[in-house]
Amino acid sequence: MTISYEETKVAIIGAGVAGLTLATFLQKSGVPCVVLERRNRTYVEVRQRAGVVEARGVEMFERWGLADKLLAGPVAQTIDYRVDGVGRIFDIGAEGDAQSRFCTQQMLVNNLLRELIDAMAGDVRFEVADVVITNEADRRPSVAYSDAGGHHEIVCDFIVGCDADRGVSRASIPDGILTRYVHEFGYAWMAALVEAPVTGDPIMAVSDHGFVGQLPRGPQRSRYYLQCALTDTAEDWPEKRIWAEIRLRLNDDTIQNAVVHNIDFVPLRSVVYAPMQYGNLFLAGDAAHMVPPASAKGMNMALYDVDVLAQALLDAVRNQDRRTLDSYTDTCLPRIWNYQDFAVWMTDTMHDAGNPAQQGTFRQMTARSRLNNLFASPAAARLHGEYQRGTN
Ligand code: RFL
Repeated sequence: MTISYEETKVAIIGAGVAGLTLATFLQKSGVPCVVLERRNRTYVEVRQRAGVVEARGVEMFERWGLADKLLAGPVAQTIDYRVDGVGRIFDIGAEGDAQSRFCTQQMLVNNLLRELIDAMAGDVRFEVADVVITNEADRRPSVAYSDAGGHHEIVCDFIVGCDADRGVSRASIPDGILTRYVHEFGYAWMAALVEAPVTGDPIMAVSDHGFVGQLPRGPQRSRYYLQCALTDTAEDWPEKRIWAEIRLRLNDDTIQNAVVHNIDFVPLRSVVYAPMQYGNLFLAGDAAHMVPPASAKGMNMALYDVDVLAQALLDAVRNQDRRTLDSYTDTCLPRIWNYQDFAVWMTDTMHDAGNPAQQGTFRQMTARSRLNNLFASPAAARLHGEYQRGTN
């Protein structure tokens, strides 16, 4: 078997939002790097993903000189919090000039691919298989993989695992090094992509029948999220039931059925792995932590990790100074736990406030009181706005 050998500074596994953002920052700074992705480019481009870049992320892209190339124009950020069909609009607001910009994860990934590969001639290798990481104290790290052209090995100084929860990077760390902290919420979301746009503000709604959210996915489509049982499957959710439940949970009989393109089921779960590094391997994004989608923070937390990591890698490569790299976990974890706490707050509030079978009527009423506070207390509104903008 012939193996081709080559060298780079940083090998990145995974061309999702974390891997592509990190590679773009490194490439722009002149640090050689290679991204290895198991899917093909078209798959990565069309993969439907949620998320809006929060104000902190906008500030980050501005700092790296990439905001205008990667993000669309600023938009007003609002959430229509509804209780039993009665809505109130929460204005996320803006601090200074940093506003969230309407840029879905899918748009950001497409813009990153264009900027990194087409504009900067970055090295992203698609359709790789059998990625094997070697990360031992007595030799330089390396990543072996195969593709249609044969077997390859890249010797490097650092490896970054951006290959999410089921990737190979975290799995390559020996047993006993990482601690997994997990919280299961005990219910799931049924996510339905439908041919019906959001006509007003994005909606997060509770009623005695449970949670429903409606978030924009382009000019013609939106995605509805409906709380459901962990055991539910597509058979439990025929189109007729989807629309009946949406009308019930939004308390709005005027909503018309529309085409449902696809449905998915997402168990609601929070996970943190620590430390986020081992030797010369560093984990970022969903490979290191996950939050339930009710918080809308997963992509934004991934962006924070790679912001810290890119700077640390620059220090290590340019100045042979490993201090920021060595303290990567310690720098990231306090913020990760802070946003895990926000994700628990959002998830508990939006589900406990709904169906009283969830946690009982007492918890339903206290959760509704928390929601009311967002409109009654300027202090509560300010804190919530900070979390939504990602600035605290
Ligand atoms: P990604 O985006 O999953 O990318 C990982 C990449 O690694 C590749 N890969 C491999 N490549 C080579 N070899 C292997 N062995 C590999 N194994 C995997 C994969 O093909 C892929 O290309 O992870 P990354 O970059 O860490 O980014 C994380 C975000 O994608 C995630 O946190 C967000 O999508 C979470 N999320 C949301 N985040 C927000 O900030 N705001 C939101 O509103 C929001 N809504 C959501 C969400 C996630 C959801 N799901 C999918 C649970 C809504 C939902 C329903």
